[in-house]
Amino acid sequence: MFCYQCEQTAKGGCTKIGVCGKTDSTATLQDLLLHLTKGLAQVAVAARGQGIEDNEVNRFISEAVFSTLTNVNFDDARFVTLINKCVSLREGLKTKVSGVEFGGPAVMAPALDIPGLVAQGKAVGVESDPEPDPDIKSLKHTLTYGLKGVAAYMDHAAILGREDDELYAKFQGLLAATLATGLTLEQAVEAGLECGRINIRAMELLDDANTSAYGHPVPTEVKLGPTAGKAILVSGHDLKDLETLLKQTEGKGINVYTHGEMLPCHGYPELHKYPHLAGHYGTAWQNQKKEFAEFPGAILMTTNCIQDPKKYIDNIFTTGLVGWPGAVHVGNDDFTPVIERALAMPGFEADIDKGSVMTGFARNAVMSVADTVINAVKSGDIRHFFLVGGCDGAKPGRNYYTEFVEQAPADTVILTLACGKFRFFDKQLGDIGGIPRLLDVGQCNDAYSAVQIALALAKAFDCGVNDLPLSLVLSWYEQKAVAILLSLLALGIKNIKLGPSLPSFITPNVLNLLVENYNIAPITTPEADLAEILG
Ligand code: FS2
Ligand code: SF4
Repeated sequence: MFCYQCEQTAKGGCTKIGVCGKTDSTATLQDLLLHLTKGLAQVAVAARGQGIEDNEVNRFISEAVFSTLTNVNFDDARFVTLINKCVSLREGLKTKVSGVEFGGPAVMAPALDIPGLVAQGKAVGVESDPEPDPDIKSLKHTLTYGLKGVAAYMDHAAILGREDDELYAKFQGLLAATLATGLTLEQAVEAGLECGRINIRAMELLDDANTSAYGHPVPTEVKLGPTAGKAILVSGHDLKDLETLLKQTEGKGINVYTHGEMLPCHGYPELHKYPHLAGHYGTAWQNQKKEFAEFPGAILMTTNCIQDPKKYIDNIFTTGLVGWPGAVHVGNDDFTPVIERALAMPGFEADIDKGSVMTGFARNAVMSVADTVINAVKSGDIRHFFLVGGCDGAKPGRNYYTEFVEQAPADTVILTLACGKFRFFDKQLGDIGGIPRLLDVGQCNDAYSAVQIALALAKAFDCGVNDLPLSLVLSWYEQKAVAILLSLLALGIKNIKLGPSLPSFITPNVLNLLVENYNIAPITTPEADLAEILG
């Protein structure tokens, strides 16, 4: 195996087993699925050229690509099913296309067993890319990883009924383009920026899907301590799964808790209305082995990030695209096994007061107090905004973000999103004239909301986003962060500070290009970065 798609990759790439726990066979089956899905995208592009749009193919391509995102699916058997479905959809679609000669992954026949599929996967992995120029290869891999992020957003939006054929067309065109060789540097850069642009559309669709189904988030206090009684913990990112579970647990005497990236769900009126949505438990994904082992109820993983659950394998359930071998997968929206497990477990013995946090400061909530914010900036009460957001992770160096927030002066406001917030989410930072200094915009999936807030501020101040008293201090881990970074670049946003380490798939020349055109810089120390930004 060779995988270097995430921030915690081993030095030079994961080659024997992933730091994430991904085995050689899973990584290789993922490579094969991705390769075959690129072939399916080629056929879908050709079909579209002849006026044929196949929604089952469109949905499948998003699901297959999302399945290969870090910490989503570790189950070889599920990848075999996906590989066979990919080929079956491809062959079905081909029968409707006339006069096109396909090759490569568009004609490849899958082997009949896992060893055979793994052998095929070895021949089409990351290192097999025939691209001779390391910088073009770097940009192509950046594009591939960015597309994994876009696929995640498209899939979440589609689950709530929001799809866009034009977006599918652009996505599949870019996915097929990752097979091309001979791209110029300019073409490879442009493909990356186009990925950023289509990601904005995907995030917009998802924002519309979430807010149409559950209302615009409103500032909401969320209890951190448990309530006595039976319990289910929901992790991942999927709002619909949470709603379905809340409906199915109504009147059953079970309290439902959010974990990790599900925290912002409390801000949505149509989810908050359930009285048994009892609070939030735990912190970011990398702490789950300890937190889940101590949870006295059932656990439902709706999306990334899942870690090896063997210590509590009987208590954890996966749904949607998530998989772990040996964990029960609920694939039909009937969470009865989860509910039965929760009822059989002891639950929490007593109420425990652990305080509370605020969430729900998404674009509508922030814009509803735009006048107050603008006046506070004009009067000098607010000197600067920081967006300190992105993924959390296990590698050392991420304390930077905690210290950055702690050291940010009292006349600055911190906007945050994604699971990186758990480094500081419960800090009492006070307020500036009634505006809380710490504003949780939402999940990584809500980056669109943060972008809209920045664009609205720029409009209000009649300047560009780069001229605002706003600095982006981002942490990355997986491929949704790659997609978001490409979106920010496509919007022309400069001076981003990125950490805790830079992507392994970025070559020195590509990094230089980013520095020259966008002034991206790696994080240094909170003291130095704050002094530079505010100086
Ligand atoms: Fe966090 Fe993990 Fe949200 Fe990423 S829960 S790092 O894949 O999606 O941010
Ligand atoms: Fe390694 Fe990350 Fe790939 Fe897992 S996803 S194998 S940790 S690079």
